[in-house]
Amino acid sequence: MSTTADHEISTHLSFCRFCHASCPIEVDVQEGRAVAIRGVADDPIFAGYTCIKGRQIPEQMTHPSRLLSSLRRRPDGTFEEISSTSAMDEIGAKLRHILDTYGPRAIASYTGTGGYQNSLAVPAARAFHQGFDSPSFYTSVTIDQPAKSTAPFRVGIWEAGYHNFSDAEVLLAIGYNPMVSSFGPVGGLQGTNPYVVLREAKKRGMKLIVIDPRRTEFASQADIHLAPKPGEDPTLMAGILKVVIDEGLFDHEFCDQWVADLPQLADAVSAFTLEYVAKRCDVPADDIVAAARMFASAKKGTSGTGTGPSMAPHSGLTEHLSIALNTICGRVNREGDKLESGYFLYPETPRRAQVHAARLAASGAPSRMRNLRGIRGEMLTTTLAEEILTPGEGQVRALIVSGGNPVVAWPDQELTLKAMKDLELLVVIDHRMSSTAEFAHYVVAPTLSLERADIPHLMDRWFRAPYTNYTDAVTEREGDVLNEWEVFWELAKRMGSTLPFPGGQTPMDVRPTDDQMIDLAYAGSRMPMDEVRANRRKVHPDKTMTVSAADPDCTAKFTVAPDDIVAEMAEIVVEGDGAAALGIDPSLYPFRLVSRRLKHVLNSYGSDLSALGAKGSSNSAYMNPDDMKDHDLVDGDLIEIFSPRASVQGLVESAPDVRRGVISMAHSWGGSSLTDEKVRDIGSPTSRLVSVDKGYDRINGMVVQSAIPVRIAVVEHINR
Ligand SMILES: Nc1nc2c(c(=O)[nH]1)N[C@H]1C(S)=C(S)[C@@H](COP(=O)(O)OP(=O)(O)OC[C@H]3O[C@@H](n4cnc5c(=O)[nH]c(N)nc54)[C@H](O)[C@@H]3O)O[C@H]1N2
Ligand SMILES: Nc1nc2c(c(=O)[nH]1)N[C@H]1C(S)=C(S)[C@@H](COP(=O)(O)OP(=O)(O)OC[C@H]3O[C@@H](n4cnc5c(=O)[nH]c(N)nc54)[C@H](O)[C@@H]3O)O[C@H]1N2
Ligand code: SF4
Ligand SMILES: [Mo]
Repeated sequence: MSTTADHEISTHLSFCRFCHASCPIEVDVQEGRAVAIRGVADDPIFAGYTCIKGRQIPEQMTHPSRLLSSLRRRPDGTFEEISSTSAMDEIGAKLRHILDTYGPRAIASYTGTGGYQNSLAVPAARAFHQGFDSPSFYTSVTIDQPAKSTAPFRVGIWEAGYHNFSDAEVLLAIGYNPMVSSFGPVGGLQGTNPYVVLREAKKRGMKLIVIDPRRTEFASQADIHLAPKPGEDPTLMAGILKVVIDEGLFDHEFCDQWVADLPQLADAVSAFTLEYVAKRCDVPADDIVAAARMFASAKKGTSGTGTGPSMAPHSGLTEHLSIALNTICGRVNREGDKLESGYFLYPETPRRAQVHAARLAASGAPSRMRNLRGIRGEMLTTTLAEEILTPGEGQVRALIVSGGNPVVAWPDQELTLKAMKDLELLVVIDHRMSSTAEFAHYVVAPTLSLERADIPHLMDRWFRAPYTNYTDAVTEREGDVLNEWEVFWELAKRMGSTLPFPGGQTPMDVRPTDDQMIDLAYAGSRMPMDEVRANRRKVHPDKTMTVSAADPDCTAKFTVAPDDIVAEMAEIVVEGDGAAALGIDPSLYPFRLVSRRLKHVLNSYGSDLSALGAKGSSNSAYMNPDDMKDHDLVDGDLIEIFSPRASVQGLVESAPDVRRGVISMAHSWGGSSLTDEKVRDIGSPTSRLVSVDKGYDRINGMVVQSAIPVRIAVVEHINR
């Protein structure tokens, strides 16, 4: 914290937590407040990179719409300010009552992206539930890319991981766009200075193949861009695998040693002839062959997915086939290879050049819906609205939303609204009145990033170097606000419960500091937290992990064609079209609505801020100009977009980068009205079009939030 005279500006090192990318920043602080933010030019991996969102943090911290005090709903539906102490007293007493009346499962929490960017919010929520033995811990992971948490366990985990990005000769990117999202799967291009890093990778000869129905900022840099019909990724991947297998381009020696069932995979993809795949995906056959050869003839580099295919029909299958392609091409780190990321913040695990024996996929607590189970210690957000609305043993009665916005983000908006209204207690921790906060009994005002100590807990396994960073709080707290973990600590204390962490029980007598909590939550990490704190923005070449030899007794192998995967591949052939996975006749719903991200917002958040709002306060429905011509549409026209479940209105905007038959639209816009009368000002939420009980993944419950079959009708032509 500043030691200079109050009016003077002092500069502090921190990192941005607007999104997960954790770009290092210099913060100018005056009178305890941030006044300017810059990238850090000499950072070894970011080299000064920031984006427009991060640079708005000073305005975010002091914006008039920021809640500086918690709020309590009055009986008439309006809100009044309440001190954080009274809010915790009242909420704690209500939770204790709900716990005593209905049992631990009745108290749920949901951490969204606003909590995910806080290195203590997720661990604290998890510990809170463990403290009274409640399974009802939910996060946005299970409406994002949950197949990444389940598919690898079924193929088999290679302890040393798949190839690094740094020396990849080829990258196959299925439905992600790091230029805008700063996101890439492990081994893919990350948001750490993505433009420069991609340019350098291409200079050293890396080939890029992008599969995306839109010619995105990333796709336009690709050597091969395949723009399939959305939702046909499993077919396309099966087609690519067939070319690789038929032409013998896989790693024979590796498969002989490590893959149990290559012949079964060859058999399962045999139906996916080039002609069939090209026609069904509407991609030139030559391009499919060229992509397969380009990928498989390289020595290093991986295939990986983003949110596009992870939200489309058969998302688990697409993830599986992407991993299977990496596996049969032997794209794993071998004995003596170096791991690119440092994996410093979590306990060290063995990194041998072998398959790990354990096979856990969905082994969590049983859900009451659709025979599903929790995955990796959390329950499925795709079921939470029904867990709230369905009476009986285990019904959820209280929900704490930690930095999330269910009303516009969860699948099926109408169902979600019903659930929010049905709760006996809804607590929303958010610094603004979000569409979800409108329904809360209490809105708890949180600290914002610069007021907290943090470590880059999400990027740790994505940094393309063994890099560490840490930030302390660099500004003073505005108002009567609590860090997320403090909310859970205060509530646990009042409920007579505990917060167990890897480092032991949290002291419940005196409230600890952020740093003490980081020590507890990240105890046993590969790099001790004191060392992390002493090493900001540092690459540690001396701590690079080197892959060790396989255990000579290791008998575990990859299974690239388990029975249910083979059965699902046969099913997609029978279906003939992605829409049929949802039980929909594709001829009645000829368009596919795909999700995308926008540079100037993070999901539902950002357009309050002046520079971000100036970039647009609504989510256009981007369409190919030829489709618009066919429907007599021009920019600014209003259409109604119908799925079998519901409809949303969309403001049409022409986009030649979107393939025909596709509407590309960002999610989590609009408000809580189901009729979109303010669509021109605030947009509309595509999540309203989503069904939770059609076409869901049988293991992780993921629903279809992209490649949604839709039809359109004109609502209003603007004056022309
Ligand atoms: N149809 C469709 N649906 C989707 C998606 C899609 O592509 N298509 N994407 C899915 C994905 S990937 C995700 S991750 C989810 C997003 O789902 P959510 O995470 O539930 O939604 P967000 O809009 O990111 O909500 C973040 C909230 O955190 C608040 N916030 C920001 N900073 C802070 C902070 O420091 N502290 C606290 N307490 N709050 C803060 C913001 O004001 C905002 O209200 O939506 C999913 N839903
Ligand atoms: N600026 C910004 N950054 C963000 C976010 C944001 O809202 N704004 N959100 C953050 C969040 S929560 C997440 S999870 C990450 C996500 O990061 P990404 O996965 O990179 O998200 P997108 O940029 O939406 O890229 C998804 C791509 O998939 C394509 N796509 C859609 N449907 C299909 C399909 O069926 N098949 C194929 N092959 N492609 C398809 C879309 O056209 C789009 O280009 O981004 C994070 N970063
Ligand atoms: S990319 Fe993400 S972390 Fe980096 S400046 Fe932008 S919002 Fe912040
Ligand atoms: Mo996400």
